[in-house]
Amino acid sequence: MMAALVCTALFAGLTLSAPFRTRQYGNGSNLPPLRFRVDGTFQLSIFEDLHFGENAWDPWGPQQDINSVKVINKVLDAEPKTQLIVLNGDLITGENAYLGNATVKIDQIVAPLVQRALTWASTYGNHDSSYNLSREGILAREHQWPGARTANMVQGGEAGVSNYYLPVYPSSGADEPCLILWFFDSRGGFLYQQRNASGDLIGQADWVDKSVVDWFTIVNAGFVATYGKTIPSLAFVHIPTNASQALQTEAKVDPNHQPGINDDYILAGQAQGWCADGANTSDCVYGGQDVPFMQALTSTPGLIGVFSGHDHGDTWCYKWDKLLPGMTVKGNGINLCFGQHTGYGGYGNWIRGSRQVLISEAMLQNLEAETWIRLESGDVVGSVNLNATYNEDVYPVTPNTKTSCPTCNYTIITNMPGT
Ligand SMILES: *[C@@H]1O[C@H](CO)[C@@H](O)[C@H](O)[C@H]1NC(C)=O
Ligand SMILES: *[C@@H]1O[C@H](CO)[C@@H](O)[C@H](O)[C@H]1NC(C)=O
Ligand SMILES: *[C@@H]1O[C@H](CO)[C@@H](O)[C@H](O)[C@H]1NC(C)=O
Ligand SMILES: *[C@@H]1O[C@H](CO)[C@@H](O)[C@H](O)[C@H]1NC(C)=O
Ligand SMILES: *[C@@H]1O[C@H](CO)[C@@H](O)[C@H](O)[C@H]1NC(C)=O
Ligand SMILES: *[C@@H]1O[C@H](CO)[C@@H](O)[C@H](O)[C@H]1NC(C)=O
Ligand SMILES: *[C@@H]1O[C@H](CO)[C@@H](O)[C@H](O)[C@H]1NC(C)=O
Ligand SMILES: CC(=O)N[C@H]1CO[C@H](CO)[C@@H](O)[C@@H]1O
Repeated sequence: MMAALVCTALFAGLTLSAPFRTRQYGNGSNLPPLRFRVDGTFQLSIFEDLHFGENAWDPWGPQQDINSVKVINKVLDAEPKTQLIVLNGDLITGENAYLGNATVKIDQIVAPLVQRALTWASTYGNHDSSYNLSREGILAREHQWPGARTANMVQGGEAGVSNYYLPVYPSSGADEPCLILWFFDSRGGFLYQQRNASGDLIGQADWVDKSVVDWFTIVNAGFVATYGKTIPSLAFVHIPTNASQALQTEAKVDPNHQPGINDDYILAGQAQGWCADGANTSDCVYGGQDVPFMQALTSTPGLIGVFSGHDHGDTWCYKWDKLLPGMTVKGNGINLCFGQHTGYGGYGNWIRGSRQVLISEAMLQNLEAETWIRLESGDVVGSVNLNATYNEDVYPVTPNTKTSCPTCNYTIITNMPGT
C-alpha cells in the first residue's frame, strides 16, 4: 500500500530505532489509510468517558452499558458522514474489573462500529489502568476486531500505551498526508497487578511522559523534513493540561464565546495529585509535569486543536492565545476542547453526546476546523468554527441539559464487594 511505503521511507531517513516502531496488531495494519472524501471533507466523532463495566453484580451496571451503546448508535445514525471514531479515554471503569474478563467490554463498545464497518482510534484514560485491567490488554482486545487503528509507537519505560499518529491523505488520491492525527497517553490510575509493601494499589503517573514528548518532537520534525512543509494536525489526549485549567480560572469561560457546559470548576488536569519531585502525597495538588508537553504542543506549527475528556462536566473549546497568569508556557493560538460525556458510566448526568470535528481541504489552508456536539437527543449544540477569530466570535449559549435515567445509578462505587 502506498501509505505504508511513505511511512517506511520517512522512518528510514530518521534512523529511529526499535522503540519508535509501530507494533502491529491483528488486522489494524491491513486497513486502508484514512482519506478526505471526494467532497473534500474529513469528519471524526469523539466518544469519551464511556466507563463500561461498572458494577457487573448490580442490575444497573450492565444496564447503563446498554444505554451507552444506544448513545453511540444514535450519534452514528445522526452523523452518517463520520469517517473515524476516536475513543478518547476511560473506555472501561477498571476499578470494577475482574482479572479474568477485564477487557471483554471492549467487544460491546466496538460492536456498533464493527457493524457499520467504521474504524476507530483510542486514547486510554486513567480508569483504563487498574489492578485488574491493563492498557496492553485493552489494545490487544481492540485488535481482535477489524477496524482498530489504535497503536503503541513508544515502547518501554513509563510511556504508557496509546501514543501514536495516524496520517490522513487528500481526496485527490495522492500519497502525501495532508493532516496528521496525534494520540497521546496521559496515563493515571493504578499499576496492573502490583501492590506496595502495605498491600495498597500503586498509582501511575497522570501526565504525558517526557519520552513521549521527545518522540512527538522528533517524529514531527521528521514530517517537516520529509515533506518540506508543516502538515496541519489535531491531537487527542484523555486528561487536559494545566492550560485548560488556567483558561478556566484566569481567562474565564464565557458562554457566548466558548459555548459549552462549565460545571467542572476547577477542572482536573494532568499531574494532579502529584508533587513536583514525583512523589504522590496528599500535600501536593499539582506537580507541573505536563509543562514539557504543553511546550511541545505550543511549539508545533499547524496543530489546530487538542481534544480531551476526563472532566465530564466541561464541554467548551478555548483558543489558548496568550501567557496566562501563573503559567510559564505561552499559548500560540491552539484550540483546547473538551468533548461530551458519552457513557452512562462515570460521574455526572449531563446529557450524553459526542463531539464532532469536520475539516475540509480548503479549511486546512487556514488551519481551521468546524466542531459541534451531537447529543443523544438528536440535537446539535455548541457548533463553532475554530478559526482565527474564535474567542471573539459570538455563539448561542449551550443549554445545560441533564439526562434522567431511572434505570441508571450514578453512584460511583470504586471497590468491589469482598475486596
Ligand atoms: C484478517 O484479515 C484477513 C484477510 O483480510 C482475514 O482472512 C482474517 O480472517 C482476518 N482476521 C481477523 C482476526 O479478523
Ligand atoms: C481482581 O479480580 C479478582 C478476580 O476476579 C477479584 O477477586 C479481585 O477482587 C479483583 N481485585 C481488584 C483490586 O479489583
Ligand atoms: C466477568 O466475571 C465476573 C465474575 O466471574 C462476572 O460476574 C461478570 O459478569 C463477568 N463480566 C462479563 C462482562 O462477562
Ligand atoms: C502504600 O500506598 C499507600 C497509599 O498510597 C501508602 O499510604 C503507604 O504508605 C504505602 N506503603 C508503602 C510501604 O510504601
Ligand atoms: C497552572 O495554572 C494555574 C492557574 O490555573 C497557575 O496558577 C499555575 O501557576 C499553573 N502552573 C503551571 C506550572 O503552569
Ligand atoms: C470564523 O467563523 C465565524 C463563524 O462562522 C465567522 O463569523 C467569522 O467571520 C470567522 N472568522 C474568520 C477570520 O474567518
Ligand atoms: C444504586 O446504588 C445504591 C448504592 O449502592 C444502591 O443502594 C441502590 O439500590 C442502587 N439503585 C439501583 C436502581 O440499582
Ligand atoms: C494515582 C494516585 O495514586 N493518585 C493519588 C495521589 O494522592 C492523592 C492524595 O493522596 C490521591 O487522591 C490520588 O488518588
